[in-house]
Amino acid sequence: MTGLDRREFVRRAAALGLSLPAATALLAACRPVRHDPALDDPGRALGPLERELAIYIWSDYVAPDTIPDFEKEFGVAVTMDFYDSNEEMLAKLQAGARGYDIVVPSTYIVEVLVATGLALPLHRQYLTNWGNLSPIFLDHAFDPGNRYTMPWMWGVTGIAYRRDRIPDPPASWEIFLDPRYRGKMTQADDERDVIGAWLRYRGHSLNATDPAQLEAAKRDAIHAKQNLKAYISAPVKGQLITGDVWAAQIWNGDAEQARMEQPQVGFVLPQEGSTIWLDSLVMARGARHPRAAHEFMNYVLRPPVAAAVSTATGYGTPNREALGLIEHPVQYPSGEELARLEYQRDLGRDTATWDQLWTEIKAS
Ligand code: N2P
Repeated sequence: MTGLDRREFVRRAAALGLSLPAATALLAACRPVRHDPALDDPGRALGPLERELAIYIWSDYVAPDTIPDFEKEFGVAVTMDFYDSNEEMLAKLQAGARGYDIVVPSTYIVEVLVATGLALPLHRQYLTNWGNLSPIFLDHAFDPGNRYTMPWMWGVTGIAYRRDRIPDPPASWEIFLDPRYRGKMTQADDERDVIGAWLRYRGHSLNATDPAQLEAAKRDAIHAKQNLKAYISAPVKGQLITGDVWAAQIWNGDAEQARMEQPQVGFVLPQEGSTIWLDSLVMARGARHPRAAHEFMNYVLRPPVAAAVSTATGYGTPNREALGLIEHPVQYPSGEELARLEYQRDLGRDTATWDQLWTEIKAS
């Protein structure tokens, strides 16, 4: 494997809480890939533009024209695969899936991809539109200096609800404990968001690793589960629109997409606080079209392209120059709101504890 030697890889994988068999499988999966050493060295030139590009991204995360316009202008054929959680994407890469040029992880998953050599450094000389990005979204602890990540979209996790069914905006995560709405509510199919919400509910950090705090979060999650129709993320939009679901833990942009079709859909940020996340474009190990990946990143850094994505998805753009082009731009949270929001960090060895809790919650 290029970049990391075997011993270093296993050390980092263990620090992330991967079992030895999982780390060994991952290592084996990494080995057979043909790998151009220029990809590991951000100073080296990339080859000519390839004719294809493979993107693995969250569902509903581009505007209708984003991809067709890029294909037309650059003569590149784009293939897209979709996921609805970071863990789904990470599991696929860790199982050895190769050939994706771009993946779109949130903060804490960037840390895992970098530590295990699954992220390749960006060749900044090809990202001439980089200066359009707002400094608020650059140089975060999950990737100091943005060596691997180009900020894509940011947002928050909150509660989407039907205003015609739940007259008072649900101010607290407590709504999911309310038996009046049994069977009409959902939480995200996302271990970090579900356990994180119940941690915040009791006043703890959503990056907590304290066993007693996690145990209490598990109890609350299991209690709420009696009232839930399902754990479901982006696909809950359809059910909010039809009225089959009245309250859903979901991300602000997906709630906004539902509201565009059904004006009775509202969205609130619970008083106890929640996740603010930042998703980034990352070049994945095994990328076969590195030049096309960079051209795509530079293309979406154009203000009109970034503005169209933000308008279509309802998510905030980190592109400062795009904000003026958007009719109702998603404003960065106020100081008061920010005080209740946390970015997710990698939990290291405690990831395994969280995974186990999530398994127990789902099986309960
Ligand atoms: C878009 C998914 C939002 C990403 N459908 C949550 N990090």
